[in-house]
Amino acid sequence: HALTQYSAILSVYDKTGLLDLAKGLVKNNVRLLASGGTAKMIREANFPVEDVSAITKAPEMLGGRVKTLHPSVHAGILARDLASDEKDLAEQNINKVDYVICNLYPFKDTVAKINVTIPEAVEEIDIGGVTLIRAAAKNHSRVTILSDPNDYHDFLSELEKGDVTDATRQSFALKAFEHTADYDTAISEFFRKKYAGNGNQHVSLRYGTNPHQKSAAAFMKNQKLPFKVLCGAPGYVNLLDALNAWPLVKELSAALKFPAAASFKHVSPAGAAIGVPLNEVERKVYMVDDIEGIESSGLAQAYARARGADRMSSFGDMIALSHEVDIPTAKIISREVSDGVIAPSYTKEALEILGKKKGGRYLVLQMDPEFEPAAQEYRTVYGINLTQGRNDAHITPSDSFGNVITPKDSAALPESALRDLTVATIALKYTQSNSVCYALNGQVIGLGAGQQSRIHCTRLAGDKADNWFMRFHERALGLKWKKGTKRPDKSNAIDMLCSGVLPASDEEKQEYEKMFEEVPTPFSAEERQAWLNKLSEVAVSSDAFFPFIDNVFRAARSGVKYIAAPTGSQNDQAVFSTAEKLNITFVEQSTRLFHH
Ligand code: 93A
Repeated sequence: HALTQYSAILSVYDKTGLLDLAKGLVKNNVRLLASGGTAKMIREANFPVEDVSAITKAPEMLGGRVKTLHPSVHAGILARDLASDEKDLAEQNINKVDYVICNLYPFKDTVAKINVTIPEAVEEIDIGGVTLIRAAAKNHSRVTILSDPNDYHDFLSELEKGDVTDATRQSFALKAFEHTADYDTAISEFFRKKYAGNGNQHVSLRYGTNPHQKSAAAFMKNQKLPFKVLCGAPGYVNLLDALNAWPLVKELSAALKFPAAASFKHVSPAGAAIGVPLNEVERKVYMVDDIEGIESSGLAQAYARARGADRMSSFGDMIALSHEVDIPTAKIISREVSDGVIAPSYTKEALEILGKKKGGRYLVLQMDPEFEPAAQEYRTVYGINLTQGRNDAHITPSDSFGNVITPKDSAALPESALRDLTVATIALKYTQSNSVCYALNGQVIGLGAGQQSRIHCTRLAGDKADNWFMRFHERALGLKWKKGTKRPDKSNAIDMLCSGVLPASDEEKQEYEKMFEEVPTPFSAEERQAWLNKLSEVAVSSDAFFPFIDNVFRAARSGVKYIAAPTGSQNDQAVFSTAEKLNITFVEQSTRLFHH
């Protein structure tokens, strides 16, 4: 320090630790230059300090808007140890700056106040400070930037020992870059809400996952949200459902060239389907036999199947539809208990029907079908940032099921099997793991989601597929309901009858029986089995390999003829030979499809 005197520029809003720092700098023979308030505090403590204007030869002006913005300051900070930079400085009579100590105006605290005005917020946008920090951080190979009072102590102990190390300057520079980035994020968030709110780039949500989780919002940076809220007000879980259900139907429809529908609950599908024409019995089981024009709407039939897969689980669903919503589809939706729908467009009449649902509060979202999400995804869990490439795996009937493992001499899979495996597999791509899906006739018939053990998924989904099939039994079809029994109550009662989980207590029995004009005879075990024996040609997909053969045995009980799953289990060979023994075609689907 004997030959050249080191110098520091100090400009801090938060003056914590400032005097201790000044004391340490002075002790180490560092020249102090400071902006107005900072200089005043140091001077009043009787440490030698000069105003920044001593080197800029310009006063602070515009009420403080320009304090440190000046070539004398910024050239002093940005100059490298290069002959050409030294020459430039010498010509302008500027001295190098070695340490910059700066923290910014409290923008976040200001905008956190209720009813803050735009002019109030604008005044808290720090320009000079950000420039000081950014310049010093840019030139961190020579300059030390202190943007956090917590670092003063360590900085001073290094200074005592000689000078600040490269490693310390680097870590302070990183902190400085994060500090300005965070600051700019707060500013852009504030203006996004003010200037691009109203659903353009930002929509406020009623609340988060639960009502006590406030400040919920959906937003995009640098671009418009790809959906518009046509009716209602979305909640956080609605959007989680919608933004998983939409890509499902988009992919399903593209893969199979059919209109597609999905019915979501708790961020997993309760059902998903393409618009394979419904026969008379299906129309009855899915409670859509009175919908006019349904036979000519692929989309309506797709939703009837998606909703019909598991009517109990679909209660209060979020719906996704791949094509423009027409009258028959809107009519089906209008009388079911449902939370909302997302689709690329709506006919005028369909929108009118949906707009009347729930007293005008039914959520209707219009999705831009051209929207392509970014390749990289981010989220935070427990305050920790996680990032990954998006799951952009393509599942198609032609490319995903080509590797038939057993039977070895198998001919190509029939179209219907490829179709159903595609439906099941694309559904799994958007189902919370572990997951296993049974499909038939272009629709999900049983889906097990979010189980920690695979066999529990396979059983859960298999039991759902069994229940689904029991609903086609003539006894379930010919139920005599008491007048006024509501659709959800009917669905619940049918589920009790079909699953065989019948009332246990007298009280429960009373509740069950009061729905019927004529109480149906329960199915005996033999009747059930005899009917389930007729279920055949079912396709099953799994989001990861089957670790044990029990899964194959369970699938076989529900009429499964085709299985697609990733391989790689220690038990692969046993799984394959079990499938072979049970006459099941086992296809390798090579992409693992966990989803969380
Ligand atoms: O309004 S500013 O953006 N214009 C400037 O040139 C400038 N230079 C430093 N604000 C500026 N600062 C900020 O002033 C610093 O970031 C710091 O937060 C504050 C310190 O002011 P004072 O030393 O007068 O208390």
